[in-house]
Amino acid sequence: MNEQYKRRDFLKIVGLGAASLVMDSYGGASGLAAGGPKRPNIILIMADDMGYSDIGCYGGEIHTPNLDGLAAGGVRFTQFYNTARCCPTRAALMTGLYQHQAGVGHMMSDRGYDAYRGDLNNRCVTIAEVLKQAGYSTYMSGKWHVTKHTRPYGPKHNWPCQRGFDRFFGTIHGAGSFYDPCSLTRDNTQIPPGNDDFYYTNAISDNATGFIREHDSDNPFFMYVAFTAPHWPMHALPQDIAKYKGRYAQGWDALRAERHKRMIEMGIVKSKWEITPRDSAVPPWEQAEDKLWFQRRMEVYAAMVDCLDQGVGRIISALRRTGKFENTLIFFLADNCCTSRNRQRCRP
Ligand SMILES: [Ca+2]
Repeated sequence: MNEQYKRRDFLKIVGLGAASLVMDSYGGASGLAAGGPKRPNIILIMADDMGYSDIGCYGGEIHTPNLDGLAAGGVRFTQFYNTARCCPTRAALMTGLYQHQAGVGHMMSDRGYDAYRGDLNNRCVTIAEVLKQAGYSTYMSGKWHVTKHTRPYGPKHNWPCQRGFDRFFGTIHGAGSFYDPCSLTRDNTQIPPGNDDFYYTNAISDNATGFIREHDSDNPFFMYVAFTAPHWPMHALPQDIAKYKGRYAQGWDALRAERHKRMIEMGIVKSKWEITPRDSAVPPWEQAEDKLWFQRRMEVYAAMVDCLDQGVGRIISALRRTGKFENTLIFFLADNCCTSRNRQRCRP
């Protein structure tokens, strides 16, 4: 960190990075010792299956003013590694270990090897367990997905409240409806959505802001906000979809060129780096069939990311209203890029 870089700015970090950076900055025994400098709150926000150039501060056309605002006063990381799937990225993020060391080398099935149990093992600690021992309150809102035990009355030893979190709202399982999510849980009890207006992205945001409002301790808090947007299924709210009507009519070739140009202008990529070739499995836009279908899919995808950003805005507002914003480290990342899966399309 150079001299002109103020600590206050550092605390507004937004970027694509790893939890180990958070721990490196604040996890040392001296940094957490009582009587030292006031320890920051830490909020780790994650998107699910989102390409990094989708958001505005990385060149995307999707309206993400809240993330963009954080990035403007913080740091945008341009080199980042994840494990390209939900579970192993989350296992590594939560434990600071390689995912195989944590027992989640792939997804949630037990493949007969300790590195592939589909369940966090008992030879690792989560960031919540560590920070809790250091006096942090620990909250989680969103998707867990590091245990194969998702049933309401099954083993819960690897649910969030048994792995370091004081309070939890979210899903144990990895994907499902945004209107009636599979394995929706509060603390250790699976619950129904509760009302007809339920939309999971907003529920994650609302519970995160609730945790901030209700945190009345002098101790700092750590909060993990794991959105499921824009993971399939493509579910978004009509008013958010409406913002993007017609935005993708030019197709993917024009959109790629448009984003690449902005990324060069923003310094995300170097001008000498030519745009990568189009995926060989994808035709030129002019030759694409079902253009309206593809446009509609992208409109809904954009709306899902837009709603996530609105939630980030509500989290920021809750921090400001409670006077916590200036002493909060906000960290944003995605667990993997947008998926190529095409699950919802019927095949003849
Ligand atoms: Ca994912």
